[in-house]
Amino acid sequence: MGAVSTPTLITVAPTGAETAKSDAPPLPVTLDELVDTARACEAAGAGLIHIHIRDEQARPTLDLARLTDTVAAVRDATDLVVQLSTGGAVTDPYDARIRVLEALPDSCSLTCGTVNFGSDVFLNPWDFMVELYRRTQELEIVPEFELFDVGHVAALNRLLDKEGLPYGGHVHADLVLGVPGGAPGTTEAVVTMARMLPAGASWSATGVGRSTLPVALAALSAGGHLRVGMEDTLTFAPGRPVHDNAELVERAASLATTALRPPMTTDEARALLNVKDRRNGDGA
Ligand code: KMH
Ligand code: ZN
Repeated sequence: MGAVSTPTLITVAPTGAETAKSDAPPLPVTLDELVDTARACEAAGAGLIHIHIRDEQARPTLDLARLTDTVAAVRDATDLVVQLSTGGAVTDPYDARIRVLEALPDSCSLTCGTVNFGSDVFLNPWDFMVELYRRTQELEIVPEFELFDVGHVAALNRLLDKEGLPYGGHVHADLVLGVPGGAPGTTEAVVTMARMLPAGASWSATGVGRSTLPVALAALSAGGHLRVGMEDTLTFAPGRPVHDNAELVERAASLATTALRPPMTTDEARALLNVKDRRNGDGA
């Protein structure tokens, strides 16, 4: 399941597609807010940023020009591994989700199956997964496999069997637990899913809502990495809204340091995931 003495990759997922700015004012929705957040989270110990963007009205968008500008701006301002979401919002069509890759991020999310998402459905049928995966291989983008349920781990193994290794040769997954409709945010779910991953894979875990701390503690003790951020968690403690993303990264860094697995540097994160270095030039 992974060494328990390795440094911890802290991923921050600062925005997501589900929360309205009016419901969570510290949510970063403009490019300036996102860049400020990225800088603060890097300083607090993050190694990777998982990005969803918003339009002028703060609605989720997959506009390619905006995504391209975002990748350039975050790359300019930080050394974080830049990951774009291909999940988008539950309403986004498949072609727009695949087109996200043309913004040439270092990494992208790739969800390994359909899951109920509250009263919505987050659709990821097999043929779409395969098409998206092949495009990551062509464009030399490292996928992070998002696993919301046990069956998604089986689908990931099937994908690797049929389509080969990802760009960079290393498999990295993220267990997204506690979504209403997916696997619960429990130690048991963390351990069950981590055990099913292919040998040599690395993984992070995030627990949505109040499962954030149980999942983080389970992941640290089982050799996993951490994902935190306002995409997944809006309440720091009962009755206390999150002030900003950086405080969630600070808390994750503190837990990781207590576990003698301090935060990974951005260079270590790049080496772990084996991302293509696109920091100089046009990103190609
Ligand atoms: N917003 C969810 C429907 C991802 O980023 O790839 C999908 C999601 C997963 O957030
Ligand atoms: Zn996401």
